[in-house]
Amino acid sequence: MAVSPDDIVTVSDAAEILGVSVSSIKRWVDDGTLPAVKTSGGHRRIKVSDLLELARGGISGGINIDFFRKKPETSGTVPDPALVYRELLDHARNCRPAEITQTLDLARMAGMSLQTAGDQVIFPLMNEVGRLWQEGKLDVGEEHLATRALIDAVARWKEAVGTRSPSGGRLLAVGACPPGDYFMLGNFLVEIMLLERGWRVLNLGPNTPFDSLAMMARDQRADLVWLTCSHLSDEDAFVTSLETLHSKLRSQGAALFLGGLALHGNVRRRLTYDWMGDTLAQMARALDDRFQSIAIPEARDSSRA
Ligand code: B12
Repeated sequence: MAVSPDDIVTVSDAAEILGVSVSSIKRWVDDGTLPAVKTSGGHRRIKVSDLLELARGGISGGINIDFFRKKPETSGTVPDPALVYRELLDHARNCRPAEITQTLDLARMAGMSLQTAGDQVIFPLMNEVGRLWQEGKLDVGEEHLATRALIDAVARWKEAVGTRSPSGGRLLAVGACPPGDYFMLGNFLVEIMLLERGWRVLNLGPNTPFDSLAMMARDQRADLVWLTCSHLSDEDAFVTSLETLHSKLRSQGAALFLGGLALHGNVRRRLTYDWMGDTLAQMARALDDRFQSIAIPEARDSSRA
């Protein structure tokens, strides 16, 4: 896959791209001429778009096009999800929300797919954060900061996908969390996974009445409705209203996909739906099976849950 302006590179690759010395790059970073981020190990990382910008400004001698020809991938290999998880957990435990966002930004720019980040990094991380909170090892304020920092990073992920997904995709998905459910992350991740796969998405988000969801799906002619369920405030009411929602959607020709932490145990057997799963990777496969999904994510990462 070609190097894109959103990719990040090391100092030595940056030097090669601009045809200058490594020390010039370091100097430009240090005096603010060239924007860069630092990894937790203190290494400078530079966005390709910033290098292109600098070259356009005439500071360097231009762009070394051979770099892009001979290196189909940027220098960084796709980061290991387990390492990213450990780094994020360390930031969460030590109350460093800005670093949480930055670490996830770096993982995205280095080619990690949204599915991997969601299923193999963010989900286990928040699971562990919840466990530490339950054991009194993390304050609820720290849990909230970690959640907010992840939401910021996921919002940036959405921005990045927006610039590369085909506009006006054919299929439309409408998503939400059930009434009384105020969780944000899982629902947001599904939205971006769908955008990455070329879907158009209307995400109504937390605490959405099923009547509004059905109406939106009908008026917008949705192909798919998904629900992320993390908290069921009234299990019986949920089961009954889900049945009504499913029958409305069926008559409108939209499929109902379910997922989320709350759909475990006995409640699972009482639900009506077209498909249910636990992970983004499973959902991606179900989308492929049912809709022959179109666009393939740009990320270089191919690990699957
Ligand atoms: C952060 C958090 C909160 C935050 C939420 C902040 C926010 N705005 O999002 C706050 C503090 C508000 C909160 C509140 C509560 N929480 Co809470 N919370 C958590 C915590 C720590 C992390 C949740 C999270 O964000 N996970 C990360 C996301 C990415 O995971 P996810 O949503 O499950 O999504 C993944 C998959 O499910 C899948 N997926 C998501 N959607 C879909 C859709 C489809 C179709 C498919 C196939 C897959 C899929 O993809 C994602 C990536 O793998 C969990 C602990 C844990 N074990 O997870 C408890 C947890 C979810 N909370 C719990 C509880 C009990 C509560 C409260 C009821 C507590 C209370 N007594 O008030 C309230 C309920 C609030 C409400 N009415 O909504 C319980 C839920 C138990 C259950 N449902 O069975 C948990 C599990 C903690 C526990 N062990 O008891 N919580």
